[in-house]
Amino acid sequence: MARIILFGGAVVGVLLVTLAYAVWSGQYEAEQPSPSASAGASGGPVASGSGEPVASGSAEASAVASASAQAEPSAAASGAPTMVEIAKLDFGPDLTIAAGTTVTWMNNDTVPHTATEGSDGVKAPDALFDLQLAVGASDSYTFADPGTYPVTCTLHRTMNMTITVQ
Ligand SMILES: [Cu+2]
Repeated sequence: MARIILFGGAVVGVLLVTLAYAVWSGQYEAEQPSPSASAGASGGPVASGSGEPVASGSAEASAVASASAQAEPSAAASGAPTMVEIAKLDFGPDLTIAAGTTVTWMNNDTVPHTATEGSDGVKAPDALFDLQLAVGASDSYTFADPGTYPVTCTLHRTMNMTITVQ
C-alpha cells in the first residue's frame, strides 16, 4: 500500500515536474516567438518589398490598359461607322475620322435639316454630299479621301460642324 502511494507520489511528482517544465518551456517559447515574430515582422517589409514589384506590375498592367484605352480613339478613328445625332439645331462636336469612314447623320430634332458640305447654310459649289434629313430620318456619306470638310444645314445657317478625315 505504501509502495503504491510512493509510486503514485513519484508519478505525480514526475507529472508535476513535467508540467512545470512544460509551463516554463511554454513561457520560454512564448517569449521566443516574440523575437521570431519581430523577425517575421522584419520579414514583412521583405514581403511588402516583394509586393512592390507586383504593385508595379499591376501599374504596368494599368499602363497597358490606359495605353489600350488611348488606342481606342484611334481605333474609332480608323474606320468604324460614326453617328452624328442632330438635336436642338446642333450637329454636336466636330469629328476626326479615318479615310473610308461612313458618317451617318440622324435627325433627332423636331424640324427637318440637311447635312451638306458647305458653311453657314451655303452649299459648297462642288459639294460631295447634300443629305436631306426629315424628322426622324437618317442618311450617310462615306469619306473616302483625307481632308477637311465643313458641314452645314442649308435650312439653318447657324448649324455647322467640321469633319477632318485623316
Ligand atoms: Cu437644320
